[in-house]
Amino acid sequence: MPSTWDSIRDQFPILAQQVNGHPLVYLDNAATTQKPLSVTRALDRFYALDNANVHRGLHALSMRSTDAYEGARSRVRAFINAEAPEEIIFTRGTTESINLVAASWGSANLRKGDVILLTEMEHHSNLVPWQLIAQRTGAIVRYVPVTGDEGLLDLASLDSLLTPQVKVLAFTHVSNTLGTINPAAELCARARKLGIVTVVDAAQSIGHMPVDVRAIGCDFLAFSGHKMASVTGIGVLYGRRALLDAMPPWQGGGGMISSVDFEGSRWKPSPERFEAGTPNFADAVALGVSCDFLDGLGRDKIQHHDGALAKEAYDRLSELPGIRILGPRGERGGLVSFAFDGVHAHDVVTFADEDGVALRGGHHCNQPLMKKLGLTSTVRASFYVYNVRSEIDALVASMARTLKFFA
Ligand code: C6P
Repeated sequence: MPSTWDSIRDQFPILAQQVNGHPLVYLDNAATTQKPLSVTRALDRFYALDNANVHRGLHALSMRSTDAYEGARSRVRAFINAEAPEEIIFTRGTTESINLVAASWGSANLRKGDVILLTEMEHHSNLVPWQLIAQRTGAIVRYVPVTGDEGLLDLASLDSLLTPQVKVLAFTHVSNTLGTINPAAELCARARKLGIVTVVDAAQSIGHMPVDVRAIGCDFLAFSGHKMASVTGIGVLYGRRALLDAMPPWQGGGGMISSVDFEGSRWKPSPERFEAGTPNFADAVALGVSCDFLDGLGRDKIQHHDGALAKEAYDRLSELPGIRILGPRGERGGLVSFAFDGVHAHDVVTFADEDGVALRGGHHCNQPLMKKLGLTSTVRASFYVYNVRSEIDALVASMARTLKFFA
């Protein structure tokens, strides 16, 4: 499997196309990344040779398929340095992972008056599930403030927010709108001292930098395969084993029970307890191959590559008239989001598409943050391993053309 930086673009045939008469410049990686041939071929191979339902059959294909699925679980364990494969639950993605924690852990542990502490930069997926469980339990949701356009968490306010009522602190590792990299280990350490459970939304960090759950010290961590060079429909919830073992099932069905009577049922331990029904085993296998791909490149190197492109884009874009760029100027994740005075983000993105440049425009599922910053939408350029500096030239040229048109 080629996984070198030299031939990186060859591993993503989708990039070698023209869009509207221009070479495609794909800068919408925070929404979803492209998939390398090693991953799509592994999926193809699995369906061509090994496909059978897992954990249910005693025939050769089912055993092979089960081995591949459980092998993927072990691969993901190693990828995030969890202690045991039982701490890896396969889900549909970050959204489902956080809903699982909020509903299962939340229903067993939250009571009226307890506080769920989030931050103002949370994606709706790490906000709405907590609002839902708050409504059901009588818990209260509070937010760590964001400092403003520079997009940092106001850590000075944490001391007063970390009251004895706080039961859970859930925050994003990297903001999908600001690009901020939050100090995850520091936040988890402060919470842990007070016995507060921590949930890290790693959707925007998992494919872009080293993510080590033991170094971070979190209780739960959620991510999606499709944002880390893998396929859609598969994701992970990592949970500390002691917490998972004490949590009730979230969904009921086949595969998650140890026995069932007409009167009631008993559950298996994690991970089966949280994987009711036929799991998405084929995509889990593909996820394991993506872990190989990213480790082959080196996650430190990926962080450096994506961060350097984002920083250069920030510097170049900041020379454009009437631009407002969100997020920290210094170290950031691999994305930049910005707004132009008097030009709607959707117009900017439509113009960019004419130039073959794929961007995202909108609220990025961060409506409360947008409202706080007095915006309805931003344009976002987000980078990944196959992006190159000349694509920043194309981005800046396209933005300049748009501004000229609207001037
Ligand atoms: N953000 C973006 O364009 P799912 O959809 O479950 O794979 O991931 C949800 C999610 C959760 N947290 C963060 C920080 C995210 O960025 C996302 C997905 C995409 O920014 C789609 S809105």
